[in-house]
Amino acid sequence: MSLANQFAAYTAWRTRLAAHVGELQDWLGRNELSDAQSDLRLTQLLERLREDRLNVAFVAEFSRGKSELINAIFFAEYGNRMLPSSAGRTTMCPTELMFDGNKLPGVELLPIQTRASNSSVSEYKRFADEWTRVNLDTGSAESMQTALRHVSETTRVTPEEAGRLGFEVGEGRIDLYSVGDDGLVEIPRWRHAVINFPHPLLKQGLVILDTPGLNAIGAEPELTLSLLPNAHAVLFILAADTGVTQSDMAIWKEHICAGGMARRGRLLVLNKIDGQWDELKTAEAIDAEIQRQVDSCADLLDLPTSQVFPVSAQKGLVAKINGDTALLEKSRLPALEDALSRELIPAKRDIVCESTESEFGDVSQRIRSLLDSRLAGLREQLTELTELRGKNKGVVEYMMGKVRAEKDEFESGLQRYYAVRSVFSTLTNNLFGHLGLDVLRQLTHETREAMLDAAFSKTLSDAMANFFARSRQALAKSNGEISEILQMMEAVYKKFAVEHGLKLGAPTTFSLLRYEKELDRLQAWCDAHLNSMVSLLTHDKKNITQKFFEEVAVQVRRAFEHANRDAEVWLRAIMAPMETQVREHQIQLKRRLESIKRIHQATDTLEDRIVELDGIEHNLLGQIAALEEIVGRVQEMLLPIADDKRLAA
Ligand SMILES: Nc1nc2c(ncn2[C@@H]2O[C@H](COP(=O)(O)OP(=O)(O)OP(=O)(O)O)[C@@H](O)[C@H]2O)c(=O)[nH]1
Ligand SMILES: [Mg+2]
Repeated sequence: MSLANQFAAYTAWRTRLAAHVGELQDWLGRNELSDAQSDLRLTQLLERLREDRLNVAFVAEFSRGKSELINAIFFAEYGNRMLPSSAGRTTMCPTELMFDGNKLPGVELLPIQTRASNSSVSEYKRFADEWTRVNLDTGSAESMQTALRHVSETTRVTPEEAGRLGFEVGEGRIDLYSVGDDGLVEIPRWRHAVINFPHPLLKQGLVILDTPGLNAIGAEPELTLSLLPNAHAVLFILAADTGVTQSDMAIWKEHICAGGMARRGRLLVLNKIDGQWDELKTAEAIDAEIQRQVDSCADLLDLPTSQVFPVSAQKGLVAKINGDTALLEKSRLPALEDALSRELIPAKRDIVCESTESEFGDVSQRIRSLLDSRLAGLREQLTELTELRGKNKGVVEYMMGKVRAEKDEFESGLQRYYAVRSVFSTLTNNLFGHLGLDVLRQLTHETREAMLDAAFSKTLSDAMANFFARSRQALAKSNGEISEILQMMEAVYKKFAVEHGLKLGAPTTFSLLRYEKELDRLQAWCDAHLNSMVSLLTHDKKNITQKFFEEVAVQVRRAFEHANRDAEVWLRAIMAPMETQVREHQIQLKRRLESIKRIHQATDTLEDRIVELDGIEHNLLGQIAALEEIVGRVQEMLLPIADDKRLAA
């Protein structure tokens, strides 16, 4: 299946999944089973399913053919080369291709001067007025090409200015940024470009990231710290005519391998194999030569040859435009597209399944246990009443006393519930005392002071190390609070289950491990990049401090923000079932007492009441069956692909 077809199948799957999740939400509303929390969680899940994005990044040294490959894979049907691709350095700034229906098609460009400020590109994305906008006329390929050509623009600035913007200006000819005859240095005009383009795949949530070569990747740590590690697929491109150069190796090691090539969705492309096409050679000889190159790349990069894809992006593009199937086959582009969809879509599907499973599972489980406990209460009441058949008034009185005693007992048991709630809120406060953003803010402030005051490079390194140590400590302390909360809730759940027959199961567990891992990753980056700058003294203190806060501290903060959000969701998730069950149990006891009272006072006959309860039981069973059906439909969609196919067969 082609990438476009696979993608369409995936989008259809996601849409159906969202429809089934929506079904639960509607059904809960219609049956008055919805509560604010479940409703909110389902709404958020639906939003996420709708906005679901799939990121593919193209990374390589300059001129390996990244832009040409993007043109060939995604834009051939426009009948021309959409992204500029030419010899020498072409794409000067990281370029994202995506579609946001709330905006008109266009190219948004962030001026390079913004690098001097303290903010990352994602920060700037919140301020539209900082970007220069060029509209895209999607009706004309020519005017689109003109608009897209902006990503190649450069500007000339003084060496001081270039240095201030983070470009390393050298003297020699081989230096990337060197002073020209006019005393100025040529640097990219833009820092980042976002192309909003209504391409069918982009409309479905695909985001393509085209990057410039090594020096530019390194200069935007955001790329290496978040965009590349978070991409669902990364294609690393080599060119057959240049082989594996030192700077290819550097990019590979630093930006691709570091995240773990073993991860899903990492592909190696050997481009420009058309260089080997030679009329004087047999097809076998050419294939053998290409295979030899593939083997040598695989060997150098320590990968199985099956992960290396030899292609000719240029011939693939030409073949697609001219509808030349023989040439397309020869370009070997289809094999790469196959592999890309095989890697990309299942990886993304897994992520969607995981988050749906946990959110949807939690909500539906909660409703299920609510219905179960209603049913249990009802059945208890029914048994009680059935046993009263043919009994005299004295027995009814006795029963009434029994239920009243049970109700009183439960109500005094509620004291414990209120006590638990108060301990819970104290523990919650303790948790946020460690995890909360105030602590991090204070730590950031102190670290900044320490770094700016640092007289020696060692002090500078120490301040950064201390920042991580204390962030980690905050997480460790939070983990301590989390396990205390969990222990308490476990005990309380058990007590309520044993003493009052509440169906609570075991409380959901929670851990901050993934955020600890995130800190490890950020510190490793810091050690590899900033600490080497410190020891080599290549940058001044202020510059390093700025980089640290702009790039690293921002990411740590983001991790803490996420951790806080997760913790809040978890706290609600472990308290909510108790609240619902306690409330429900209280209502049931009241109803039971009420119904015996009425029989005692002869306002209701026993038989009428039993018939009425039978009716309610029937409805409840109907609700449980309906819920099971909706849940079953969602679960079926979350089955691993292979099972899914089996089902369809
Ligand atoms: N022969 C041949 N040339 C190719 C192929 N793919 C790209 N090229 C040429 O290689 C040059 C660089 O291609 P680009 O697409 O601009 O490469 P890039 O990796 O995007 O380079 P930057 O944007 O500068 O980082 C262009 O002249 C392309 O025409 C290919 O498959 N075969
Ligand atoms: Mg390019």
